[in-house]
Amino acid sequence: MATNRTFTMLKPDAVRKGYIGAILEQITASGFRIVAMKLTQLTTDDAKAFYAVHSERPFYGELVEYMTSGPIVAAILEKENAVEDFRTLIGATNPEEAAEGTIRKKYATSISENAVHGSDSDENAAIEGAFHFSGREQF
Ligand code: RTP
Ligand code: MG
Repeated sequence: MATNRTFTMLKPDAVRKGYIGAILEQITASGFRIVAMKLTQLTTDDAKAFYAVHSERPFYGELVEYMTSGPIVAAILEKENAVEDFRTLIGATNPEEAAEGTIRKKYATSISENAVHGSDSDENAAIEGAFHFSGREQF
């Protein structure tokens, strides 16, 4: 399996609760290399665009409000099989269904406020990474 990249956000609930350090520790201890990272805050237009795929879902308004409610950590991560392995590391969308030891099991509040984002495909990882970082900001 080739080395490749995924994109993550530590979401506003995780940042508010002081979990940045613990979550980044688990990510790097699991073999991911941080190749871009920043603390930032999404505008409403950013969040609407980022989650446009969910625009028809009943939770869209709540999702946009939550994702803009405070700072996030945006990062690009590199590892063999990065997208799939990172989705395994974060666990199911709903923390009640997430496997023991996963980031969402340990740090998420609810299905809505679920601590972390992980890209769902190589194509989306590239789009989402480029949304936040220029080429000069990726190492
Ligand atoms: P993400 O994109 O953030 O990594 O999460 P995911 O793939 O596991 O889940 P997805 O279906 O893409 O949903 C995106 C985010 O929307 C919120 N959500 N709320 N209230 C609800 O039923 C509900 N369902 C999804 C979560 O914040 C989820 O991560
Ligand atoms: Mg998703």
